[in-house]
Formats: sequence, C-alpha cells, structure tokens
Amino acid sequence: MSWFRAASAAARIALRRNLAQSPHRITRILAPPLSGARSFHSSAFKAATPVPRPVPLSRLTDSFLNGTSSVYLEELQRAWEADPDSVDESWDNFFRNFVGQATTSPGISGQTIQESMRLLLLVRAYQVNGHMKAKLDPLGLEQRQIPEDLDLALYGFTEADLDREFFLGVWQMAGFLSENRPIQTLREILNRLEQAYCGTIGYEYMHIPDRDKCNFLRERIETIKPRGYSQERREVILDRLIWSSQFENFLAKKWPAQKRFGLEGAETLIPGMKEMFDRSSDIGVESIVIGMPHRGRLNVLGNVVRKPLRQIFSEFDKKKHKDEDGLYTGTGDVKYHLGTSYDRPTRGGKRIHLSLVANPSHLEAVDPLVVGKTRAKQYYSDDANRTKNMGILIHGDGSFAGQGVVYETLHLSGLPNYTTGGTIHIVVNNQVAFTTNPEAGRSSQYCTDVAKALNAPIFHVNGDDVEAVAHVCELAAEWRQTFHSDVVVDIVCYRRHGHNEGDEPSFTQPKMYQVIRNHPSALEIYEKNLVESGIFSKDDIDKINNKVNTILEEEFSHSKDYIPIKRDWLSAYWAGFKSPEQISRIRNTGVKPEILKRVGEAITTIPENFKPHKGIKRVFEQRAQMIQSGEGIDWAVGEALAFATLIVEGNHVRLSGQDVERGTFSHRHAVIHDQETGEIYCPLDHLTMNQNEEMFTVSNSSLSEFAVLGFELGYSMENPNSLVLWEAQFGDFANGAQVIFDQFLSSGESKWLRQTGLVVLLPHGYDGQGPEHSSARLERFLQMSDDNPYLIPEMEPTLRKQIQECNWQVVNVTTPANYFHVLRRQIHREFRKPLIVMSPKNLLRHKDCKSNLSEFDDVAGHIGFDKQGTRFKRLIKDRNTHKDLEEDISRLVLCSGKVYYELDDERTKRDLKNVAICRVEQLCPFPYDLVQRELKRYPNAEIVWCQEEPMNMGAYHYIAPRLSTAMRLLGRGTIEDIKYVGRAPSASTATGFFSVHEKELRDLADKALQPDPIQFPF
Ligand SMILES: Cc1ncc(C[n+]2csc(CCOP(=O)(O)OP(=O)(O)O)c2C)c(N)n1
Ligand SMILES: [Mg+2]
Repeated sequence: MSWFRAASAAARIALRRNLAQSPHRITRILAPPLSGARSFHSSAFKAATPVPRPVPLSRLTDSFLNGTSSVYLEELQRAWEADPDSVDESWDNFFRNFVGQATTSPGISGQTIQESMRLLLLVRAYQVNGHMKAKLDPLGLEQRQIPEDLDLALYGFTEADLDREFFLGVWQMAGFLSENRPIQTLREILNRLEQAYCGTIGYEYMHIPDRDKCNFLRERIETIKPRGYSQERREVILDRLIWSSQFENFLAKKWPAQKRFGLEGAETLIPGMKEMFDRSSDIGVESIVIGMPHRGRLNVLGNVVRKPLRQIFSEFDKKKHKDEDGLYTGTGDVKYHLGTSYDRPTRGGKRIHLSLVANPSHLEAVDPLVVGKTRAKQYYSDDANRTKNMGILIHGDGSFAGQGVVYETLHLSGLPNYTTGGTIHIVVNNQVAFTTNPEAGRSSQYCTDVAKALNAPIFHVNGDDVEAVAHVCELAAEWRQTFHSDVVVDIVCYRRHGHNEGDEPSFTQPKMYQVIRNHPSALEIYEKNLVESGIFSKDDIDKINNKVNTILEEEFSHSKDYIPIKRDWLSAYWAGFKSPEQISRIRNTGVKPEILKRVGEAITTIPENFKPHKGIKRVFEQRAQMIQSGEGIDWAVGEALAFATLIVEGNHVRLSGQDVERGTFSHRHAVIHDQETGEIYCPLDHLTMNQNEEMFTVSNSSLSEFAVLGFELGYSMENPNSLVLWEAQFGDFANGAQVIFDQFLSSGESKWLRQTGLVVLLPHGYDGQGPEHSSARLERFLQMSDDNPYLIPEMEPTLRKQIQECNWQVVNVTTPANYFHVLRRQIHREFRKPLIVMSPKNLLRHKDCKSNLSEFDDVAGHIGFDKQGTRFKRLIKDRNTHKDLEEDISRLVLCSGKVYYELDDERTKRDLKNVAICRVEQLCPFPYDLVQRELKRYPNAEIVWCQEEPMNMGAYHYIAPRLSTAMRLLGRGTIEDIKYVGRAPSASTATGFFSVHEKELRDLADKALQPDPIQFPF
C-alpha cells in the first residue's frame, strides 16, 4: 500500500498548505462543483458510488474515494487546468503525472482524476492480490476466494466503460504504471493485468518496502512483451523435462519395490533448476551449494548435479556396497541422503561447481549448514560482494511451513557476519505432507508466508507449466544477483504416487488422487502444446525421448560392473587429511615464547586515542600485566592466545553465538567500545600487518541455537584450516539445536564421510544458579560417544589412533593453558573431529584457575613440557608432586571440571595428605593409558568418581564402565569398586534453592574426603 499512503499523504500535505496559506484557495475548495462539467461515473456493478455533496470545511477528510475529497479534487483539477500555477506545486506535479497526458491526448475524453485514481487502485489491487486469482493448482482443486478488490465494480466501473480509453501512467513507477504508457481501453488494461498477474504465475512482492525492488519486478512482470522462449530455448527446456521424467520412469521400471521418493508430479523442478543455474552462471555465479530433502533428490543428483547415472544405478544394487575392500565407508546412509559435488557445464558455455550437502531425514535441518558453507566459500574465494558463491535450498510445502529452523535460517540472511548475499528457495509444493493436507498443516494461506517476514519476493508457479517454471527460476536468479537477498520460488504441483513408492495415497486423499490418476504429466502437457502450436513435430519429440532412453539403458548396463572409485570424502582443501584408517601424526601445541609475548602484547593493547569503559581499561591493564609477568594468565587470555597464535600461523578463526563478543559472563571482551564515539575495536584483528578483517571473526548471533550452530557447522566443513567455534549462552540452551548434535555433529563423519573440527563451547557448572543455568547435559554428549567401554584400544603413542576412531572429543578443561592447547590441537593434526567443551563460568575469575605463560610455550623444562613436548593434557595428575608409586594414598578421587577446585580447597582446609585428586580433562575418548598410570601410582587407594551433577547426569554412566575396564586389567576390582560421590539422581538438573545447592556441595566434598571408606552402591 505504499503508493496509496504516498498519494494520500501528498493530498494531506497540500490540503494543509492550502488551508494555512491561501484563503482564496479555501474559497475555491468550498465552491460547489459545476454540474456535468466532469463525467463522473457513479454507477457500479454492485453498489452505486455515493454522489458527491459539498460539506463544511471542518468535515473535510483527505480520502479521495469519499465524496468530499472528490469534490475537492475535481475543483482543484479544474483550477489547475485553467492555470497550473494556481495550485500548490505538489498538486501541480500530481496532476501532471496522473491526468496531464489524458487531458492533452486526442481521443481520450472525460477521464477524471477520480477515474485515474480508481484505475490506479485497480492496477495496484492486481499487483497486491493478483496472485489470489492466478491459476496455480495443476489439479484445479484449490478453492480460493477471489478478493473483492479485483472486481471492477468496486472501483465504480461498469461494462460500459470497458471500451473507453484511459491513460495510465505514474512517474517513478515501472511496469504498468510507468510514465508514457500508451492509451488503452479498460478492457485492454484488464487483459494485461490478468495476463501478468493471474496466469500460471502468482507474484507476491508488494510487501517489499522498497520502490526500486518493486519496480525491478514490475518491469519484468508487467512487460508489454508476453513471455516467449525461442525455438532453441524450448528445445533445451523440453530435453530437460524429458530427462527429468524419464529418469523417474526408468527407476520405477527397474526397481519398482525400492523407495526413492520420486519426483513424479513435480518433474518441472529439474528444468527449472537447470535454467536457474544457467542464468546464475551467466550473471556471475561460479559455485552453488545445494540443500534439499528426500523428494526428487536422486533426480537432482543425476540430472542437475550430474552425478554419473551408472553410479546412482549401482547404488540401487543392495549387494554391492557391503564390502568395498580397502575403502573407508563409515556406517553409510540411505542413498537419498548422500551428498556429492561436481562441475557442470552450463548453457552459456561456462562451468559451475555444484555441491549437494548430505543431510539426515530431519527436514530442513540442513538449511543453516548450506548457508554456512556458502559463507565459508565466499570467504575462501575472496567473494567480497557474494556474487560468485550462492546457496540454494529446496523445501517441501509441509516442512517449509512447519519447521522452525526455516525461519531461524531466513533470519540469518541479512546479518553482516552471516549473510551470503541471498539464498534462493525452491518449494516443491505438492500440496500434501505425507498424509496431511495443508489445512491441517499450517495456518497461513501459502506455505511460503514465513518468507514475507524477510521481505523476500515469492513467485508461485503452476508446476504443469514448464516454461513458467523456467521463467520464475531465471527471475529468482536475477533477483538474487541484483539485490543480494533471499527469494522464493513456490512450484505448485502434486505428488503422483504415495509419500513413497510403496504408500497408498487414496487411504487419505481419495479425491485428490482420483484427479491425479487422470491428470497428464507435465511432459505430456508440454509435448502436446508444442505439437499443437506447430513448434515441434511428434517425430522431433520422439527422437529426444529415444535418445534419453538409450542413454539410461546404457548407463544401467555399465552400472553392473561399475567399480566405485576411492570415496570422494576429501574435497579440494582437505587433500592430505587422514581418514580414521590412516594414522595421523600427533603434533605439539606449545608456541615459541617470543611469539606468545608478541601476540600477547597485541591482544592487550588498546590504541591510544580509543576511550574504552574504565572497567575495560582495567581489564586490559591486568591482561597486559599477565603477559608481561608471565603469571596468572586467566581463561579469557588463554583463549585469546589460542586464537592469536592460530591466526599468526595463517588459520582463520571464527567464533559466533549469543553475546560472544563481550561474553555472556563479561569475561571475553573480544570487541570493545569507545565510550565517546561508540566505535569498536577488536584487538585480535590487529596481530599482523594488513590483517584481513575477517580472518578473525567474532560475532554476536541471532537468538537461535539450531540455525546458528548449523551455520557454523556448515562453515567449518569447507576448509580444515579454520578454527570455527559456536558458544551457547548457557550450555542448557544447546538442546535447542539438538538435531545438529544428534544428526550431524556426532554422526556426520560416520554417515557421510565428511570431517569437521567445529568447537562447541557449552558453559556448564553447578554454582547455584538453578535448573536452567547449571547443566549443559554432559551425559548426552557422552552417551553419543562411540568409544567402546569394554575395549582398550592401542594406546602406545606412536600407534595410537583412538582419537581418530572416536566420533568426537568431549572435554571439561580446568586450566587456561589446557584450554589453549585443546583449541590449538584442533588444528595441529591431520584430521578433524568435533570438540565439545564443557566450558566454565565461575572458573573464569577463580583465583586458582590461572596458568603461567610458560605452560603455553614449547620450552623444554617448563611446566607442561613432558616427553613429547607441550601438548594438551588429557588428564592432570594430582598437583602434589607424587612419585610413581605412592602406597600411602588411601583414596584416589577422579573428577572432571570445576568440582576439582572445590575438592582441592576442602582438602587443603582439612590438610589431608592421604587423598590424591586427578582431573580427567578429556572424558571422551577415555584416556585409558593415563588413568591406568594413576591407578598404578596409588595401588592402595579406594577409587572414587566424584561429580557435581546428579547421578543420572554428568559423566558417571560414561566413566563407570570405562574406568572399570581400566581397573579390571590391573586387578583393581570391578564396577562396584568405583565409589560414586555426587548428587542423588534427580529429574531436574539442579535445585532452584541456593541454600540447598550449598548444602549439596558441602555434602559432596564431605563424602569425597571422608576418613572412612565410602559405602557404595549399597
Ligand atoms: C523433522 C522431521 N519430522 C518429520 C519427518 C517425517 N516426514 C518425512 S517426509 C514428511 C512429509 C514432508 O512433507 P513435505 O515437506 O510437504 O514434503 P513432500 O514429502 O510432500 O515432498 C514427514 C512428516 C521428517 N522427515 N523430519
Ligand atoms: Mg509436500
């Protein structure tokens, strides 16, 4: 409605001016209209328009549709016609644009300002609501109410007006309303509107509050030349539609009993995508990342991405894939989840790189990954204006409307550190989701309405009209390259068979399927059209069909002896990285002292003229002091040193999540703010000369866990030389992204042979803040860990592959130096694994949670330097320098995380000499070798597992079988000899009462350190 508002605002302003400035004009306004001077059409189809009557000035309103204003306008127009200077300048402009042409053109008589305005409203109604009348449903089953504002009668026109001529033209408007539009009859105008807005494409774009963008679309939608493809283009479109259709027919014929989630009913998706990719390539796109669900995936893989057909066919052979000797296959996945990438030639003679991202069944979960991966590609290809790399997401109608991650992902699209310059969304809208009808599946009119919140244009298209599909697909590509923002193509189609090939759809949609059974395919419809319009002969078409069939058959016969090539699990940047079957060198992570000092200075220095908050200034002074003295390095500085050293080594570091720039606990201050100018300064951006601004990225995120974690995961998969981290506000909230943990992070490598070194920081720890700010649900991450609890793998350092074979690492680190090393270890190795960190809250400022700079360096003799050099410590032995054999120690307490400091404190207070406390810093994979080393050191000790979490949570159930396996081999007892000390089992993660929390903590320490043996479990 922006035009309406603008016009009525113009009227309001002019009216106010008139009233305030020129009394003689007021008189004119009040003068009664000259009867019959203007032909004012008051008759209507439905109701008569009120006859204008003069009213007192005090009751004048500015709505030009009511009689009062019309009188006013007529008067004003008459005055303007007599003397353009007699009216306010704004009215002068107004009249010149609306009726200037009409009054001066021969042949048009009697077009009033009222009529001009009503015509404009009519045009506008088509622009806004024309899609409601568009013929979108190939089955013709949709029953939509045609909006009243598309009815001529509403505007006071009658059939008698249809052959009258009108002029229509507005300055600074494109399309129908553009200046210098030829004079047309109302009938012609209407026809054009119907053709543009109510054909097989329904355009929704008038919600976009930007005139240039609307004009861009208007120009293309309201073009005088109706859409038309050349003979040559039509042949390509036909060929592509034949491929799409024959592919499904072929699979159905050869493997009738196998699930493939065929595309039948939506075959035009394939020519649509191909036209979109060709057009995108013509206008600068070089690489496309695709995410899509099950429906039509094999067709897209074969026909769009160009995965060799023989390979696709060979994967249907169930026997074949069992034993691929010598090939790392992981645990695999069903074929309609697999990803792949290929270079594909385009119509314009270029090549475009396509990668289809592997995904789980969880609909839409892959969306943020695609966007994150696209963003990473843009970073690595210096694609500053984001035109070379593009993301495409294909959706189902049910899932696009129903899954919240769609909205969460859409909301990343305009954020500076997440934008990819626009994703193109294609909805395969088959008007059903499994067995659920749209009326039961969504409250919105269209399944795409969610995208309106982002001001994305939405092109609904009848999936039976392949040329219309091709057209909107091209238009979407143009939009994306022009405005660098999201756009949606909604292909309204149908699903010819059941949800999968074995499903009976008539159980639940009998009427729809009656229609579908008799409905010709999109290919049949197109072929008929082409033959009937004489564009192609039946023979021409048969030739293409035969060609396609022959190739399919040839590929099928080749598929029988197709030998899978070495899995393509390492893409370009990953050359040289090791699969879990190849042993990888373990590298030290210590850094030269001079580098530590140099980067230490850089990260603690604030530019002279920058005026930080005085609290921040103090923090930075303390940090500088830590670096200078080499003592008392805290968590935040430990982390910053890890980032800084990785960056100076040439790696990209990216940390995102809610409030990560400052840090939820106000500890990080990675970005500081000038208190006078509001300018920001990020010390980690200034480590090297001319450092690329994005090389270190720290970014507050949208308030989403699912999409942001998914985005970072996608980002991390592009290039191994990047440390990508996502931090939850509190670990508790990570379960909002549970699908990413379950379906991707814990199992992605095993299913799809794609590695990631993503780091997930989950603030965790019982400090009395209640049930929702205490637990990151450590137990869940450990439960998903795949190291065998009853089998100790090879632990000899040079042969050890334990960490490569395990799906991820879960750590609960207790010193800044160890945090530094575990982050650096993510990069300093020849494979990538996700790292789950139970990160601290109160240790961030704990007096004892400090490290010396010497623990970060690689100098022999320094603390932390052991036989292998300086590395991450999977287990930290008791801080007292115990010998290799300590027979007097009567209790060995094993624990993890911050409870260590509480126990140690209590031990000191009680001056206990007979208790040793060891920290298991890496819970998974379990450090059997180091645990056994400690068990041997304390041969007479009672073995305790102490945790702050309730018994049914925390690490207990993970630790117990592994620790007992370690004990059993040393003759130290069974699982019952592990004494549990911790909170009792509980439904809630933590108490909401601080006093109860404190008591629980006291009890826990009392029990762990009690002089008598601990009775457990009975
Ligand atoms: C998150 C999630 N919930 C439920 C399912 C089970 N499921 C598989 S397909 C499907 C229907 C999807 O409908 P739609 O998005 O319209 O796609 P279509 O199958 O019609 O192409 C459902 C509910 C799923 N795969 N993922
Ligand atoms: Mg559907």
